[in-house]
Amino acid sequence: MSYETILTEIKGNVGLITLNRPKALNALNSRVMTELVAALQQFEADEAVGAMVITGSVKAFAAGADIKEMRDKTAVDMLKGSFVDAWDSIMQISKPIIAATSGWVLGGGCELALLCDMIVAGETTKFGQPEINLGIIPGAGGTQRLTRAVGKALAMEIILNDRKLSAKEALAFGLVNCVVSVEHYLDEALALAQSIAERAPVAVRLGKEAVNQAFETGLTQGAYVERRLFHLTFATEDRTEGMSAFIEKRPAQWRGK
Ligand code: DAK
Repeated sequence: MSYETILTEIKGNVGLITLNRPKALNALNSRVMTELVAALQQFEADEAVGAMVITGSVKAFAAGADIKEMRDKTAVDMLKGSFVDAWDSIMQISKPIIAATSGWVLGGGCELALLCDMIVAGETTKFGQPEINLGIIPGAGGTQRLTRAVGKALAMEIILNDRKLSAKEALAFGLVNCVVSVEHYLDEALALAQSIAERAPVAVRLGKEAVNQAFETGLTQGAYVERRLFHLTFATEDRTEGMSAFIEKRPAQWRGK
């Protein structure tokens, strides 16, 4: 499939998506969101792909939703828009998604990064939710995911007063997995994705689902879901193979079954 606003490529077992509207600092218009979801779903369906990486340019991962596209929208347009469906579709992807960020990660761009399972940040990354400057608030989960990640006090400052977060600060708050030089952040993200892609695919999928439950439920219910997903791993051939390989002192051969 060919796209206008993104580039896609498979590297090893990793599906790489590069947001490609450099003149607009990768502002997320409807076309970008539609193409991004299509590419993620394509990689989701491809058995050779075990994990995905979303990146942008060195100057900007994404400077937010496209303000020029949004300016003339009504409340009803926003309510009905397929724009919202796109964000929901990203949450349905079962394979791990890593954001490789650099430069501006703002508004919807920050929400997109937060929607990913992990973030590898280039050292110039600046996270922010500057919607307040436009007379709006975050609308794609920013108030919820950011608050869970950095706590109420800092989230309030970021959302109410356009406080930017440096890559180092983001690391200190556990928002990102690591901070890497601008030359190496994409390679680092790809290496992390490849390493995960080489592991037992069903267990990776169930592990992602279980961790995400921590944000959806209380501890007792979350632990219950984890237990059930754990039980499910015992129905896989990979579980038998993994344990046999350990005992026989050889590398496991994962089949995703
Ligand atoms: N939208 C459209 N164009 C943008 C843009 C954006 N968000 N950000 C940058 N651009 C464009 C600029 O207009 C400029 O285009 P030309 O004027 O050259 O045609 C070009 O990119 C370069 O930008 P600058 O000249 O401004 O570059 P600077 O280096 O001087 O400044 C900057 C970089 C990132 C600080 C600045 O561009 C900036 O402040 N950008 C706006 C950031 C922003 O406010 N972002 C939040 C947007 S609101 C929802 C889902 C998502 C959302 C809401 C709802 N639902 C599911 C319901 C999300 C909302 C948002 O993200």
